[in-house]
Amino acid sequence: MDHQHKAGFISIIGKPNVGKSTLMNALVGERLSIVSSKAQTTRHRILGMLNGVQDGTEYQIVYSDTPGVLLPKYELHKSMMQFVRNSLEDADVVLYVTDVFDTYEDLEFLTSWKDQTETPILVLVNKIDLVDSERLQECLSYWQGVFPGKPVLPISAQEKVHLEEIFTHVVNQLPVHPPFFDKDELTDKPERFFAAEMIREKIFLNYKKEIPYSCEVVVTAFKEEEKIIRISSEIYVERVSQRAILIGHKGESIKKVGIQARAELEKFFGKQVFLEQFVKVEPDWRGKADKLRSFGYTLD
Ligand SMILES: Nc1nc2c(ncn2[C@@H]2O[C@H](COP(=O)(O)OP(=O)(O)OP(=O)(O)O)[C@@H](O)[C@H]2O)c(=O)[nH]1
Ligand SMILES: [Mg+2]
Repeated sequence: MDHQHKAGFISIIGKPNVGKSTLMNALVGERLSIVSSKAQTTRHRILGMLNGVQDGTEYQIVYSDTPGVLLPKYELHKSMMQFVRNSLEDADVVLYVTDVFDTYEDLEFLTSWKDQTETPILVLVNKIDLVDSERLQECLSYWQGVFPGKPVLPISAQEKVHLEEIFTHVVNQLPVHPPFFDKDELTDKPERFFAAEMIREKIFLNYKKEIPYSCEVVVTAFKEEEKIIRISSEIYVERVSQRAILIGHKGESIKKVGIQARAELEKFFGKQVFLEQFVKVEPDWRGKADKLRSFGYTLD
């Protein structure tokens, strides 16, 4: 075996809802990031590691899933965009993800990064399962125009089309570097984080309009016993009226979230789970720096 080890950070960047989290999960082979049909599902930078050997050389790929790039309206969004910027700064390769419906948005930090960076960029046009070849050709030419001279690859993260090409491209660009993380680590986030995210995913799935965006989930206790994991969670909403909607008639709605989240948690942790949920009101938490910090967001 070659004594040289390759390792690097690969940032997955793009507008909301284009399929970044679906792609990271597919590339890593684990369901680390939550996915929903609604935009702005991901709020943090989530690392996913892939270790292996290629042509006799050991490698460690550290993927970063990131929140979709947007124009910030809340303090929460500012923190989300800070995660994106940090990820761009660390990147050895950037996977710029778009989909067959997406157009480039001239956001200041994105454009200045795009026009100045020397980091290798691979443009991925996702969801090709949804269009015919004529429409796809139009999309590919459009994105080639946005990123002149950069490779543009059509993919389907969901149907796992052309993911092998991404992997090959990434591995070939990894610098010689010792591993950044232990080889048995899968992610940088603790179990509590994933538990909170899985509950949040079920909220995104079950509620309409502003409810998913007004909710934050905090896991306050995570106790692993021999046969069961006991998880307590708090779900914060911004207004009393939202609390009533979240709970639903006779508690039916929140109960459904609990049942779905518990099933997902049991699959993820491979153990029986007991889940408690408490719904609390924290007025306008998305705009409050101190609250956001306590929820684990970093702000300048
Ligand atoms: N048809 C199709 N749908 C896809 C594909 N990839 C992702 N999706 C769907 O697109 C939606 C958004 O996927 P996500 O992975 O959550 O997108 P994201 O870019 O992480 O979104 P944010 O976290 O909000 O920025 C979900 O409903 C996915 O199931 C694909 O290749 N084909
Ligand atoms: Mg996402």
